[in-house]
Amino acid sequence: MKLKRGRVYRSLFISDVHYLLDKKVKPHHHKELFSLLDYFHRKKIRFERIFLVGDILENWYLSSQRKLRRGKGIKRFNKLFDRLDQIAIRRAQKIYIIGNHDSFNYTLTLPPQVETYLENRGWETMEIYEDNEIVVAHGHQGQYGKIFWFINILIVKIVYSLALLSPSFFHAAEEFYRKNFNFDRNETREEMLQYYSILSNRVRQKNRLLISGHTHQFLASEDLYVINTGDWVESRTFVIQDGDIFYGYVYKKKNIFEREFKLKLRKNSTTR
Ligand SMILES: [Mn+2]
Repeated sequence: MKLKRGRVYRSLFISDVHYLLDKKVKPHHHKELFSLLDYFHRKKIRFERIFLVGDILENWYLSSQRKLRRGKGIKRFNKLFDRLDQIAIRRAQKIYIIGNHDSFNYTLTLPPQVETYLENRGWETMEIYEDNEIVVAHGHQGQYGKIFWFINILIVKIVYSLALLSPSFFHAAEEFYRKNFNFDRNETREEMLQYYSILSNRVRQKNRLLISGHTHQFLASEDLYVINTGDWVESRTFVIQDGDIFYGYVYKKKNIFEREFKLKLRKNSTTR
């Protein structure tokens, strides 16, 4: 399906951008993200709601707050958030869901200056968004409980402080972390089912459509009534809601993206 010029769509969902990360540390396709947002702008495609579904800013490897304090850093923030404003209708709902990489503290909150920046730009920041039809959360809740998060951050702080010495340490640190502490990739169907059942409980999905990111596994499941937005950093995927239908897309190259899935809201989901 081609997106229509001049059309206002209900929502845009995008997650796992890891913005501000250095290309030398990890390829991140941020240029391609700008190109997609510029494409929407050129085609006058706009959205009533924009959901940033977590891990939008990178905070584990670097301090987004420290970047924000510098002149050049603010420009980089504006580069992304100006573009998002260009594709939002006036009085759009702009929801910033906090993901595990957006935060590097024990209580999983945004750095205060980043939070202020977002609020000044009209973003509502929260861990879980919910209405009668959908529940949106980053998805780390399916992996970490509160205590495990605390231990995890402690370990990450130690490992990453070593990595700060040089970017080359980052790979070693990441490898080490992946092997020993990271359970965010669901490799088997059982793992996937278990993950979504924990997540569904923790975010109180009930009969609503659950939309999350985090696992980097782009999917729409009718049975689980789940959509995973995939990720930008590796797969360049995103989700658009048009009326009561959700479409999953993959960005291929400039001005070219392909539809991977489609999921319709259940009729009964409007009544809780
Ligand atoms: Mn995550």
